[in-house]
Amino acid sequence: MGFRSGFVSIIGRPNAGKSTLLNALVGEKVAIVTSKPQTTRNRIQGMVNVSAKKGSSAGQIVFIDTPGIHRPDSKLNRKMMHEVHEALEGRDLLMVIVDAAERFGPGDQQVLDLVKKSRGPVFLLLNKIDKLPKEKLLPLMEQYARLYNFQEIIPVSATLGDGFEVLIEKVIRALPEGPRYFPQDQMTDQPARFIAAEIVREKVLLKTGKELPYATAVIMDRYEELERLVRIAVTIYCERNGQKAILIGKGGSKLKEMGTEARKDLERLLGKKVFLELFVKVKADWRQSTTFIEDLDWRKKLENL
Ligand SMILES: Nc1nc2c(ncn2[C@@H]2O[C@H](COP(=O)(O)OP(=O)(O)OP(=O)(O)O)[C@@H](O)[C@H]2O)c(=O)[nH]1
Ligand SMILES: [Mg+2]
Repeated sequence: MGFRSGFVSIIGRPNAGKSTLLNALVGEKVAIVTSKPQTTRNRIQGMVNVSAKKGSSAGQIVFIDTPGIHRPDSKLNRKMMHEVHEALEGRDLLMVIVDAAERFGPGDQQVLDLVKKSRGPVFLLLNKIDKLPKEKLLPLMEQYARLYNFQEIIPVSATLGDGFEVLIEKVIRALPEGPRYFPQDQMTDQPARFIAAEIVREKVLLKTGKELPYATAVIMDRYEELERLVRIAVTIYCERNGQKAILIGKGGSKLKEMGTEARKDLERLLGKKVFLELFVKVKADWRQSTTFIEDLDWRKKLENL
C-alpha cells in the first residue's frame, strides 16, 4: 500500500475539545486550550506522521483545528466563522467533534446543518467519554447515527488519549494516496511568533473572569531571536479602561503573574531563555474594526510582506 496523506478539518461547537484533541494527536501544544468557549480564533494546522503497520499504510495527516461554530455578532466573530468555512473547503475528510457529556442542543444542530451542506466523508467523534457513564455510550452512538450518515462514529477522550489508535487508523484508511506535505519534524504551520502571542492570550483567558476573554487580543510588537535569548514584546488590547485595570491588577500583580506563566511556557517551547515584556492598551470597539482584526491574522500578514 502506498503512502497516504490529506487534510482533515476538525469542527464543532465552542469548548467541544477540538484544540485539546489537536494537541494530543500532534503530541505538542500547538493550539491554546482553556475552559472558556471561543478560545480558538484562527485555523491551526497540526501534523501527525503515521508509520506503516500490518494491514495499514504509512502516511501524514494534516489536522486543521478551527474556532468553535457559533452565531457571529461582531466582525471578530464573523472572521472566526470565516476561518471555519475556509477549513470546510478543499479538505479530504471532515471530523465533527461533540462533547458526549452534554445534551444535543441548538449549537449542535447548527454544526450539523453546516455538515449537511458539505460534501465528502464525515467522521463523528464523541469526545469527553471519560465524563460519560459507560452504559450511555451505545445509545448515544445510535442517536447520532440517526441524525446523519456519518462514515464512522468514534468515541474518544482527548485528555486521556482513549480511542486514538482506532481514530488514526480509520483516518489513514479514509485518505487518498498522496505525498508528504510537510517535513517530518514540522508540527504546525503557524510561525513561532504567532504561537508566542497565543500563549500570552491563553494566560489572559486563564487569569481573568467571564467577560474579558472576548474583549482581549494580543499583538506581537517585537520578536527577536538572539543566540541564547529570545526578546519578546507584546501588547494586550482590551476595550475599556476598567478592563485595563483588571488586566494590570493591584500594583501590576496580575500582569506580572500572566507574564511569568507565559515566559515559562515560551522557554519550554523555544528551548531558550525568554525576555518577555507585556503592555496593555485600550482600543475601544476593536472587535468591530476590520483593519485591526486583519492585523491579528498571521496569514494575512505574511501575504502582505
Ligand atoms: N474531561 C474532559 N475534558 C476535556 C476533554 N477534551 C477537552 N476537554 C476540556 O474541555 C475544555 C475545552 O477544550 P478546548 O480544547 O479548548 O475546546 P475547543 O473545542 O478547542 O474550544 P474553542 O476553541 O473555544 O472552540 C477544556 O477545559 C479542556 O480541558 C476530554 O476528553 N475530557
Ligand atoms: Mg480551540
